[in-house]
Amino acid sequence: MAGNGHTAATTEDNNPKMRVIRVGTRKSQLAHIQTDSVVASLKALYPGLQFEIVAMSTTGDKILDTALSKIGEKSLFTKELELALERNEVDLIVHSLKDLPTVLPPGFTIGAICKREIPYDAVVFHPKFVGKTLETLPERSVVGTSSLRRAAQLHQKFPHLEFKSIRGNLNTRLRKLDEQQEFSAIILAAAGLQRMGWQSRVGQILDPEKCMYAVGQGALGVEVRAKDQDLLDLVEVLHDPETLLRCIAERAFLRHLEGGCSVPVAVHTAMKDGQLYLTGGVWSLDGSDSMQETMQASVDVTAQSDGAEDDPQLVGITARHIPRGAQLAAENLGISLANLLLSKGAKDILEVARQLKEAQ
Ligand code: DPM
Repeated sequence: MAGNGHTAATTEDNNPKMRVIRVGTRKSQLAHIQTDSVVASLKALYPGLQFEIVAMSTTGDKILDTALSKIGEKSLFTKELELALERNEVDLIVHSLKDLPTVLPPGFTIGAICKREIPYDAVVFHPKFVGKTLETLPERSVVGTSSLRRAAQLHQKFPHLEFKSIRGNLNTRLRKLDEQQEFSAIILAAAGLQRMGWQSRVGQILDPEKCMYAVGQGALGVEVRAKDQDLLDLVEVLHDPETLLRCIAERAFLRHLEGGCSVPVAVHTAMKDGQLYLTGGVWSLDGSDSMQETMQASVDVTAQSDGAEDDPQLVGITARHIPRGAQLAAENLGISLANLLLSKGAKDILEVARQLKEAQ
């Protein structure tokens, strides 16, 4: 009897279709909404499966008074969750892809990248400026963002405005905007606002002409232990091929530039008729110096998958059922664009940005 019981328990432990899958998430309302949406997709695909959501705070959630770029740690929003994954306390983590570093710690991989929602940034105005745009806000209005990427690009395009750091989760920021007189508007990712159900607060969507987005913005990634083949098999159906290839190109670009949350780097990607287009740019902190370029590559997502090799970990992502040739083409596109910008002096712009930021 005891022996049977033991065998049954072991089978349950090993078979993801029978065990309870523990899903790690940050504690914010947005993180919960994102995690719930991924769990709902998995439940729809595997109705017999049980899930448990495990919420925790990360360094990025705890340090609220310092600009992100100044905290100086790479895995701000991911480290505590990854420790839990490593210790086997959770089986999956749902992240905003843009918060996931382009190099993951050994032993982890992104097993799924879900279909991207709107990747653009949005402007939320203080009630007394509803109906305005960044163009029509009064001279010297203060706009809140702690993203160097947003501040640099918008400073360049809207020199009549001032940009100031604002921290905290989405709920906190909206409250700061509405209840204090400090900010005339704040900039947030449209996807986050949409997921929170706050579309009605969006006063302006910033198209890439005005503000290119962050690498991975608007997409969710599911991180798993790289050796957990059962779970990789389970989540890989969530991969959206177009989002995946765009994000591989974007992440390869950022990784090759060695950018991050700490310097102003932004992208814009599109897929059309089997061509993947990648525009990438770098800015000095005040946006006075910048460069951007576009390149394209053909990627064929309909080609037969050319079999799983053992190191398919492109920019930390595992997608065995998507043609490897297409993934490599996307990665090479990112690297080529980074090389093009570097050959034109992008390193100097980024280096000045880094030094200035450290001196602040
Ligand atoms: C990263 C940045 C920000 C977040 C930097 C950037 C914005 C920080 C700020 C890497 N992560 O975008 O240049 O404005 O102070 C974050 C948000 C989302 C994921 C919120 C937001 C939701 C959208 C998504 C924070 N991470 O950007 O408004 O899933 O892409």
